[in-house]
Amino acid sequence: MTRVIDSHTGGEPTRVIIEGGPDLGNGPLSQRARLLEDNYLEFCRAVLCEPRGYDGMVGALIVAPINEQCVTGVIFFNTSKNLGMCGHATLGLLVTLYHLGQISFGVYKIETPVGIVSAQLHDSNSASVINVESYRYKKNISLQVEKFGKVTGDIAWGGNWFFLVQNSLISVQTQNIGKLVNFTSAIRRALELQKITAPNGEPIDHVELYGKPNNKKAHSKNFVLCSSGDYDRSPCGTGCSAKLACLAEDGLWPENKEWVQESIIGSLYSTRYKWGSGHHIIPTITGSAFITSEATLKFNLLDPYRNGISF
Ligand code: PYC
Repeated sequence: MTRVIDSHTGGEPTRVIIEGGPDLGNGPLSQRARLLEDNYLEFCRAVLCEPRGYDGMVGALIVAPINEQCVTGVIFFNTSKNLGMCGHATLGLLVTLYHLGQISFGVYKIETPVGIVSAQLHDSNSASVINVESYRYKKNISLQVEKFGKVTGDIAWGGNWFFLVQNSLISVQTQNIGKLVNFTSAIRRALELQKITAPNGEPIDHVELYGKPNNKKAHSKNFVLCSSGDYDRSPCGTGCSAKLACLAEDGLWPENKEWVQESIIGSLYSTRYKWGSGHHIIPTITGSAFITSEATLKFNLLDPYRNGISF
């Protein structure tokens, strides 16, 4: 029996598995995450894919932490692979743990495969996460993108790897979502074909575009293509972290000053950073999350789509 609690953070869904996930042992979280992706991808896809979910959804498997100071360990995944960290899903996880009566308002440490993050639950629906140290790896990388021509951007780490495009050829506005998906997917293919990777050969599997905000409180509006191939409805916590790292490195935004990021659907995160070690920053992302359902997933052997729809 697999029991889940669904929430959304700024429109982006998180499905927390509270019972019935695979037993990954008690090794380091990075090892357990590898095991999940290598041996249980079918389970992950069954939980998140249509007809139960869709590619935009992120799963959060609760696991025992190694570090005893952590309230929980968690492995994030989407319909195609694991995520290192996930900002929106960490906010969703906090609200879910509160809903379950497992935490109250306050500050907690959470262990993820890419490090320990701190998080604060402010009230039943609002929370902050102090993300892993984030940094820009390379500036002004140009690539030839099929049908679009030359595109230039920065490569940065915010808990996942991002290619942040400086000037989007397509205006970052809701009515262009289809075109933005095509453009960013073509950029990701170009990164792959031109073998442009992160320092240890990791794929750069998130692409982020920027434009003028519609909301007067916001400094920018973004569009983020996720590694699942779908786009983030929220302003993307790890994407904001990567963006802040670039702004900080270019001297364009000072430490501790609020940067409000608007998402492609208009939801907002309040963000800020402090300098960490070397050229790394420590970002804080604040947003709101709401529980949408509690469910027991059924995997009927007679159901041809019990493991999700795949083409
Ligand atoms: O909020 O970090 C995030 C995120 C990554 C992918 C989807 N959301």
